[in-house]
Amino acid sequence: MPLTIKTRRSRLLVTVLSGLLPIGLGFAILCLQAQRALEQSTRVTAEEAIRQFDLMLDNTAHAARELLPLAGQSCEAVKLALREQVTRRPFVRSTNLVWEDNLYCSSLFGEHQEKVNADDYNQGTLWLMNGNPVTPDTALLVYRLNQGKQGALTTLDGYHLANVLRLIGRNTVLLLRVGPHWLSADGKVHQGDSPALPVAENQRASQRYGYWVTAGFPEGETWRYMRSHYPSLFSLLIFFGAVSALIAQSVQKRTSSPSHELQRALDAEEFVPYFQPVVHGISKQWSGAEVLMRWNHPKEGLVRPDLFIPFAEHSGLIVPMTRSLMQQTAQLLGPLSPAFKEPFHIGINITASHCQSLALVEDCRTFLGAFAPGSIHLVLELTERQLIEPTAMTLQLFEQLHQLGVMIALDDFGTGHSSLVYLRQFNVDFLKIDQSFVAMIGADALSRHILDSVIELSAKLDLGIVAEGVETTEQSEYLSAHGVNFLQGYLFGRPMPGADFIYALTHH
Ligand code: G
Ligand code: G
Ligand code: MN
Repeated sequence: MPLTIKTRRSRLLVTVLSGLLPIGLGFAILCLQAQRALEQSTRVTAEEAIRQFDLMLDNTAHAARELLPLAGQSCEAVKLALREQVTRRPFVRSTNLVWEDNLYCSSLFGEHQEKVNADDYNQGTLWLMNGNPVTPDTALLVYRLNQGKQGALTTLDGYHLANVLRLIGRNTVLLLRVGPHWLSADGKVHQGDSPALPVAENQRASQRYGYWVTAGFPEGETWRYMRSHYPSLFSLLIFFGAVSALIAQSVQKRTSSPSHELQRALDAEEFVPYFQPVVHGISKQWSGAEVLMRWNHPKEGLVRPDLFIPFAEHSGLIVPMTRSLMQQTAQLLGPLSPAFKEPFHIGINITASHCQSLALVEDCRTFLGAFAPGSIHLVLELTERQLIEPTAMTLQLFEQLHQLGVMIALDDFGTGHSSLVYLRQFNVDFLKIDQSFVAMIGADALSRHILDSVIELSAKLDLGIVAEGVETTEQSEYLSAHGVNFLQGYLFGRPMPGADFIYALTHH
């Protein structure tokens, strides 16, 4: 069926996609937004951690700077100075003096002997160690200041560092790394690779001391963030999706409606005239043609009018469609008309809705203007199955049509129920006997009797008769013998395209 080309499946697909598109797009935007928020959070966290660690290390650096000149003096002489720094400087846990890589004096033990290995210190200044003999398994950050044989070591308790990692990090995973060692928020020192933080990882080094911090989130954090922050936006997205799907549904319904499809076909000039010859009852000469509409559909091929005329009538498009058919017919046959010896009958099928305005008169006037004067008889075929109401308007219309010389044929005669009054009111010129009656020829006597009565009636009313659907010579001979003026049917010619018709007409 040409008028339901779009399948339900493809329509459903478009609807679903239209619904999913805003949801998918919105989801992607929220995803990006969440990622950006998380990146911002890890950046701020890392920056803040660096600020705090730098502040703490400033105290150890100060203490070391003050004590360095004392290195070399006897422990007994500097012991108090070492302890004073521990007391006065926040975060400083112990202070130590070194001479020639030998730790010889400590705020904790006083006189002491311990080898100092410069390689333990990252960039020679910082060493993150997992405890010492005094507090094993407790992180300790050692700051080393060196000058010639003199050296000062000040230490910072890992407790403070882990506290910063915990407090600043909160929702973020935050790590402190010094050389090959790293400290986690639980206060443990590890060696080697730190865990991967695939979401919004931010690594930054201190500008002043030899350490760096890493902030980030484990896998799945983006989704967790979105779920906790955007629940109302999710509902909104689903709402937009539903609205978009509904709009797509209704737009599709409209664009795939029969009238939309017919309008498209009309604009694309897909409605073309076919011509079926009408021959003279006695001479069998081609004396006219009925114009029959065909839809040259790009996918469905040639479509018969019964399949689309009802839609065209319903939508009102039948009027411009018929007008287009008349224009094409005039263009094709108009140039031949000076050669017509007798007025050529051109039958055009008209629906009742076309008779609702006087525009039809103008259409006919334009049509006739394309032909040599007097070279044709324009016959409007009105089907008996769909009678026109006799109103002031329609009576005036037919009056004007007759003045133009346009003739009226009652199509499919015998299948409807027009009264004699009707025939006279509209000044009908021809009756087109429906093919079902013609098919009765050769059948039983009763059927033939009905046909004979129709022919007789039209003769009495002084109407011309056209017999439709003549397929056999028997029918043809019977009808001419009974005085039927014109014959139409496959016996003489099938409906054919304009070019074929013109070729046949000019070579007859
Ligand atoms: O040619 P045939 O199969 O083709 O025509 C089928 C029906 O369509 C017939 O009843 C004929 O009257 C109708 N028809 C054909 N062309 C037109 C037209 O241009 N306008 C109208 N209203 N009916 C047409
Ligand atoms: O309703 P109307 O008379 O306008 O339509 C004519 C219809 O009859 C068209 O569909 C046309 O194709 C068809 N037709 C024309 N000649 C014959 C014929 O000899 N036999 C049959 N069966 N149909 C015909
Ligand atoms: Mn017809």
